[in-house]
Amino acid sequence: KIPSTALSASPLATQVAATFDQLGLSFDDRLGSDLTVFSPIDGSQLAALRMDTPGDVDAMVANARTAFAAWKLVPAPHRGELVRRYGAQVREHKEALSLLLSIENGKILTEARGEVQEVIDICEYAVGLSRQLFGLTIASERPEHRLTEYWHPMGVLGLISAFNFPAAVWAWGTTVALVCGDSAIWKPSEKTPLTALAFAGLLAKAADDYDLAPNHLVQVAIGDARCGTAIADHPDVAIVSATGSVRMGQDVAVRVAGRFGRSVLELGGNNAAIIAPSADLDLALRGAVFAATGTCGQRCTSLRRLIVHHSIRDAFVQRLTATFATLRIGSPLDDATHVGPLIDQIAFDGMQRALEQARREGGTVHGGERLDLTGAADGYYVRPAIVEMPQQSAIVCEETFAPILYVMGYGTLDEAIALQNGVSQGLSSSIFTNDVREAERFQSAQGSDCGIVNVNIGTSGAEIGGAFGGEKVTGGGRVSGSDSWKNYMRRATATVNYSASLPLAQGVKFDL
Ligand code: UN1
Repeated sequence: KIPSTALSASPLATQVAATFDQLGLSFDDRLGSDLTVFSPIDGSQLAALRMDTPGDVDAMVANARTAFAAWKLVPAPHRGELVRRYGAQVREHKEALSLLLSIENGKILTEARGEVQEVIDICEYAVGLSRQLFGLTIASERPEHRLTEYWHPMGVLGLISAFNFPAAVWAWGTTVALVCGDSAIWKPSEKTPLTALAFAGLLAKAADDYDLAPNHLVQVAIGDARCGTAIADHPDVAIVSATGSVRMGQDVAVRVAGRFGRSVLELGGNNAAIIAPSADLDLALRGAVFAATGTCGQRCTSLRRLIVHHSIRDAFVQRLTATFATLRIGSPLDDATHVGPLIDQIAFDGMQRALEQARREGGTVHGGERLDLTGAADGYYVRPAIVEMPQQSAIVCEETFAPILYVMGYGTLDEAIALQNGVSQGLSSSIFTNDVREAERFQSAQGSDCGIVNVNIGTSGAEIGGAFGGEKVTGGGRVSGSDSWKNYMRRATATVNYSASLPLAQGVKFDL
């Protein structure tokens, strides 16, 4: 058998082909010349693919509508059975999937394994949920009447995801939507289509083997922004879930709102940690370093701003810079590596531009330079940067998707909270303190205005059990656990009169 990527000679391309073989999948039917896929590890070519067009998306939506009509009639626990089988497949192939993810996205293997684990975990969560799609029974104001809320399948889910979590974010939405009775179309990032084809391919195979699953239950659109627009505009896509930049989210939100569709948005973050004088500084240091440099600063939840009490600021920054200097930067496939490459040159250029602007705004930059690694001339490896800022200037208020940590000082907790909340994004936040009053205030209505509020933990690495998302320009959507499943269903409020008379609500009299 000729491996799918025979045309590309790089060792990583060969590994990708071997991984697809191991998964029993192939992307031969996707080969083409529209989209070249590179590994950020060394810039080598992994594959060249054909892209779907907006017309292809229309055809997918039509298929997804048909699939939905059948799937919504399958009892929810039986829908859960499909997700259970899929989760078992992902668990069985965890190592191969992690390797593929690491090769295509560049995150270090332990984080790639963590992401695949998130997929496994959300599958198990969704299976349990398939028996817990509860509605309420509400006390009626009328005698012998009953008010009940039903949750019904909603329709077609269109899911647009980013390169940085190329599997987990899709799985959060899709597995939960599937148990809710929806069908799904996925437009992954053009930077990580192979990971998408692998994860969706295993799901498609599980669906093929499951007699209750209709054809086209889950489809993948490999394409550029035009495919995303086609999904956002299509009147038959009931729910559009989008993760990515604020600019993309704004476009999607307006399009979806214009046709009264439902959107679920998880957009930019500009996450801060407050380091209080009472904090366990060893813990704070470890928490800050992982949150700021994990996934090479390319998580939505990455720590971008550190707000440190004046009394400990200099000492803490010294420890931080010393620790940053010891980070091992290199191939994500090497177990000793802490920080892998940036996704591409565009990300690198954006990082350098941000550092220049920070300097102009009075910042002192430590690190941030490109590292030349043997055998990886076309990989963009950088030393994560710490930037001491005199105040929260314009560049600090922006999300730069790279490992840059801005450090600022504060005097009172009110000041720190004002800085933390003083940006347009509202995804994740944290405080390191051993003062229970500070910790409680930070979580209260006077505290952080973010969707994620952590105490003595960094800003990243949320568990799947909670609702994930944030406020303000982060978009307001919530995905993953808690009651996020309600996004994928529609609510029907039913009133039943089991009396022999017809009392009207609000005591209205209408005698005939
Ligand atoms: C994202 O970066 O879009 O909380 C998702 C975290 C991960 C998910 C991040 N569980 O960092």
